[in-house]
Amino acid sequence: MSRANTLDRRAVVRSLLARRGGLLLVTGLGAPAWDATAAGDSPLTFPLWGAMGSAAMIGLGLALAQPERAVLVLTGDGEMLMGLGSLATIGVQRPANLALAVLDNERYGETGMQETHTAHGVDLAAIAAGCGFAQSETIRDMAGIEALGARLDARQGPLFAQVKIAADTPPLALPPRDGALLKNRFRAALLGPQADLA
Ligand SMILES: Cc1ncc(C[n+]2csc(CCOP(=O)(O)OP(=O)(O)O)c2C)c(N)n1
Ligand SMILES: [Mg+2]
Repeated sequence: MSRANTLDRRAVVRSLLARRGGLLLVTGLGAPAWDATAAGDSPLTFPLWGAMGSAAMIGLGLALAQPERAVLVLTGDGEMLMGLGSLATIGVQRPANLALAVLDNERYGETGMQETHTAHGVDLAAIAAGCGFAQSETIRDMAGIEALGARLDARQGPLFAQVKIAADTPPLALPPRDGALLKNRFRAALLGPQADLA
């Protein structure tokens, strides 16, 4: 059975984004997006709102299109489990500028805290390592989070972190929900005012 996980998800995300600079952030649906918003909304954050299972693939496309920029995908264990095959594709493409951080509460939090496979021993970090990620680890304390935050900009990935967090439900902090607005502000912030907003 799983050990007691004590990391606070809001503190984890606040720490990871404290010095985000020009980091491009893709968030999976639900709570990871609320965590990122609670840490401070940014035009360089692209919350998916839905599309469960696709966060890692959106991050991969972004990383390949913008090889000079660090890209972080922040998502949940349930979301990651739904798109597990994407780890194999990332392992083959090996973009050095892509990092994945999975907030693993061992639950489908948003839909009522049903246990996911990680509550029963499925080791996402081992899967990522087996897929060929350059770095893969399980993090259980804030020292590990701070070390991860310091490496986000190093572009020595692809990097995978399975972050074992407590199964808490902090207050909602919703990002904008208009998809066109999210896309246009992301493109303008990334590509400059000359970006074609059509
Ligand atoms: C294709 C699809 N299936 C199911 C859902 C319903 N759903 C929304 S969030 C969620 C759970 C997400 O769990 P996780 O990624 O672990 O995030 P947590 O809330 O636990 O942080 C589910 C099942 C959905 N939105 N889309
Ligand atoms: Mg979860």
